Amino acid sequence: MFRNALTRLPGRSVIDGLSASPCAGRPDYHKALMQHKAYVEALQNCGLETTCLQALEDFPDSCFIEDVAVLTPKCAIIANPGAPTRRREPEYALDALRRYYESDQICFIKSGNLDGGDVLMVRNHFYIGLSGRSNQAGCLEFIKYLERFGHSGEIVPVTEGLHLKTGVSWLGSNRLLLTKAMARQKAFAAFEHIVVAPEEAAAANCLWIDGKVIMPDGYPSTARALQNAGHHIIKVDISEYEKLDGGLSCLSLRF
Ligand code: CIR
Repeated sequence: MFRNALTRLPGRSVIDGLSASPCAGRPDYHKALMQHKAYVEALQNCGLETTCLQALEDFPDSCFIEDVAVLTPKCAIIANPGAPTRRREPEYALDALRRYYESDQICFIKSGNLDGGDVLMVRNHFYIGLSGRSNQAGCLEFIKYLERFGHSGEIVPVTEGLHLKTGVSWLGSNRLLLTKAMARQKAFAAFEHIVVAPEEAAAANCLWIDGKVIMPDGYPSTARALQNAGHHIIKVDISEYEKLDGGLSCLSLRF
């Protein structure tokens, strides 16, 4: 399904990234770099061709490159991040994206805000989180672009966590890994659910890549549940990114 992944190295400024829970402490830059390397290797072990963009010191959160765009086989929709300090990040990914997409396949969210972390792709259909970062105008403009390219989308309210995908991941076929709050959403009612334990809520953000599941290290009951459901799991330690509310998916764009 995916062939490529785009990542961005964290800069030294990563220690100043946004965090809703500052008591988690600041990330350690060197540890963050090592964890990033292991993360890229995990993507490669899933068969993806990876391109790692250089660090952007002026943008402490720019390693969370998922938020700057949504990539589909047909188009690249460039996001308009909701956090003021992140608003210019998308322009720095454009050159890399132009290597894969023609100009008429690239659209820009302009009338509102949208973060890529609020978009869950399930084949040709997209669930879009209405969150503290993505507003109604951004979501509606996003759906307009999706429909232009033969995709469809629907809005899902995000009642807890930073983004929609903070609380839900697609595991292929008809299966989702999600938090209790997400499991209550009508939009997800027709799926088979694997619900993470409340103390392992951060494990709801995983990456399903052609049959393998990359998951964050340190969540044993979720790991067991995934294995019992027949998934091959690859664990990656992302502790330094978790301090900034980042999950596994945030660190790459897959396409
Ligand atoms: C932020 O608050 O924007 C970053 N510290 C974390 C972004 C995480 N991105 C994601 O979930 N897609």
